[in-house]
Amino acid sequence: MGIIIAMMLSVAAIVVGTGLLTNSSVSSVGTVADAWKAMEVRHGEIYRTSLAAVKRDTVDNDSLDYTLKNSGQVSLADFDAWDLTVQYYDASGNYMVKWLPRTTTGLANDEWKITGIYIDTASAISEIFEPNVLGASEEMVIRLKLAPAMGDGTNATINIAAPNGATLSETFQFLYLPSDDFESGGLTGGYGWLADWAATGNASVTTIGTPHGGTHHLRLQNSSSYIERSANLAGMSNLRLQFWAKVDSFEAGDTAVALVSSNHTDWTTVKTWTSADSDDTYKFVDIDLSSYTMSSEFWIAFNSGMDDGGDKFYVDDLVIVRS
Ligand SMILES: [Ca+2]
Ligand SMILES: [Ca+2]
Ligand SMILES: [Ca+2]
Repeated sequence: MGIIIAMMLSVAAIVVGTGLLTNSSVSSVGTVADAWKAMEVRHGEIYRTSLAAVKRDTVDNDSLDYTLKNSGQVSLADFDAWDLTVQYYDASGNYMVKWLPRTTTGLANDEWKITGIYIDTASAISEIFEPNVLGASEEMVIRLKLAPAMGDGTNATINIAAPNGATLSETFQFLYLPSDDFESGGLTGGYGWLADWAATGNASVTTIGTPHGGTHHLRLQNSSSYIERSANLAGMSNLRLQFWAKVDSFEAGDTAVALVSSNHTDWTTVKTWTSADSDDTYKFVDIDLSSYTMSSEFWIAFNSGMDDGGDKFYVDDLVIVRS
């Protein structure tokens, strides 16, 4: 409505201006006519141009990938002239309003950049026609980074305006992707979880046994030591569970497993460690979660099947990331 009112006022101004210029030079009249024509073109573009929100993906605790679509009929470019503002709350509940400049190089705090233009982001088909132009029905992924970071579970509003008048405004909930480096020293650390780790048996965070990172890691010993944690991953896609794991003093028959579940009822074993892995050396584990239902309460767990306290299974630097 604001745009329409502004346009009507502009029309009124030009009509008045045209009247005043009746006796002026032909070139002045021509200039007004050109301005009028330019405005008509712009007017048409506003109505044939629109932006639509597609999805948003947390990259890490301070960065977000925002996917939008050119749902109009006019190609969009001139990205330096786009306006992007964000309203959000930080982890302390402070309300922030920021206009972010665009960068084409590295992404610093309080900046945004274009990470790709696609015919279809879901199938990762890159644009073919007019490179670096957001053509009709093409999708664009922009990454923005904020300092201070958005608070987990808070509502944020993103406003995007292209120079020809196309705008997009969306309010969404910002959710961290889960991570834990166990440096809290207990079962309550990390980001992006619905609750703390829940452990039974001999599962604990310890400094013993040389962690992969920092000074603490998770250790399971004996049989039936079990630890689980859940996160809200609803609507997210192409996620991977990544962590470092180490096996020490497993003999034949000793096992440890990693499990995932979309509902806390049906569990899938996604990785098993045996005595063949028992070299007391941290190894990177990368599990593709794309075949599992990303639910509002997605679970991961570790379970031990060793037979004494000298058999140790360690986990450190655990994250869920986007592919
Ligand atoms: Ca650690
Ligand atoms: Ca042993
Ligand atoms: Ca054993």
